[in-house]
Amino acid sequence: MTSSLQKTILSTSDVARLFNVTETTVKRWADDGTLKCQKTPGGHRKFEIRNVVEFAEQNHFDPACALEIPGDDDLGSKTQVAVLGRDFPVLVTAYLRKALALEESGLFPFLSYLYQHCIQLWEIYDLVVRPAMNEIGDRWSRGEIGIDQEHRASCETLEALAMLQLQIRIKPSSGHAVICATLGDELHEIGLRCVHYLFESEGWDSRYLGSRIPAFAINAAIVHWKPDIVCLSSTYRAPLDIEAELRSIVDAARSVGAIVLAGGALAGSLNPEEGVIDTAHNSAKSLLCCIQEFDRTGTEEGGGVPRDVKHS
Ligand code: B12
Repeated sequence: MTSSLQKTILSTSDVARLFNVTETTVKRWADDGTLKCQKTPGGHRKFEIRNVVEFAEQNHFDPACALEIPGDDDLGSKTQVAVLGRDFPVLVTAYLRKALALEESGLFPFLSYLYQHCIQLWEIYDLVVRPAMNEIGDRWSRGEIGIDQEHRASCETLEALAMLQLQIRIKPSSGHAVICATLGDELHEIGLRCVHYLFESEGWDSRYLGSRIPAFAINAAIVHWKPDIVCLSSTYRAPLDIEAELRSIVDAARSVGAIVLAGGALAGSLNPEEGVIDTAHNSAKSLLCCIQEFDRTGTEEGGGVPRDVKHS
């Protein structure tokens, strides 16, 4: 049996339950085109999660009821209540338990379940994955979990985020491009993946270069792709260690008129007013505001500097 935690397609009764309406109402939405659906060869309506989320956003509907999680697992019923009440600390605990589980982790179905219930991508990143991974880091530094568990949780997280990305709604192309990379020998890439996926969801052409890529290769990509924004993430290195590298990337970005946006620990230690980077953000939420502002006006959030002036 497929549980709600494993569903990628919802049935008429799931959607009815989610919004607390009758199945007849859902069929009407589907038949008049308000809610996109596919029909099976047997004539049953099936709803992709991204279409249900888009429908909810456009009509300002919040889920009224959580889909069932079969089994009498205590975590399951707590998750159901938490997902409706947007009780993020409980969702973080559930994520942690799954990330550190000995058996198959089930992180993707969990994230998908949150998304089905209209928890936004930035909330999943900032309010669930990030605090759960911070807690894993703290447990590792206190010697409470092993390196193997930390590594496995990281791998499972990367995989779950990638699978979730296949399910989410991607906005129509914005016509803008971004390059995402980490600096130095930085291995921490989960934050950068979130950044890359968020850009994609907003309709950007995002080139993900990943971690431990030398500066000259980042610069070559910048010159080749001519992005609007270059996103750099650094989690554990002191910016001083990477200053020369950072400056060369900034120069390459300037040469094609791109804005340089830094995040992760870099955001706390580099001051955009010093002029090396253009802007710094340390959360998916503030990045989202920045992307939307850029799409609206062609400038980064708060900067208010027109691109053609800035890069002339
Ligand atoms: C997972 C992890 C690893 C994994 C990384 C796997 C991978 N593929 O990414 C592995 C096991 C490889 C690892 C290695 C190491 N790690 Co480590 N790691 C972590 C851990 C537990 C989680 C980081 C994470 O993924 N968080 C989840 C993401 C979603 O959160 P985030 O990175 O903060 O990103 C969010 C925002 O910051 C923002 N953001 C991030 N980047 C950007 C960029 C832009 C442009 C924007 C707009 C926003 C943005 O958006 C994200 C969404 O919310 C942290 C714990 C912690 N407190 O951070 C330790 C931690 C960062 N690691 C630490 C250490 C010490 C190390 C090692 C040096 C250990 C060692 N002795 O080998 C090595 C370094 C290796 C290297 N060369 O980089 C320390 C760093 C201490 C410090 N300040 O220097 C921490 C804090 C653990 C601890 N409590 O001590 N680590």
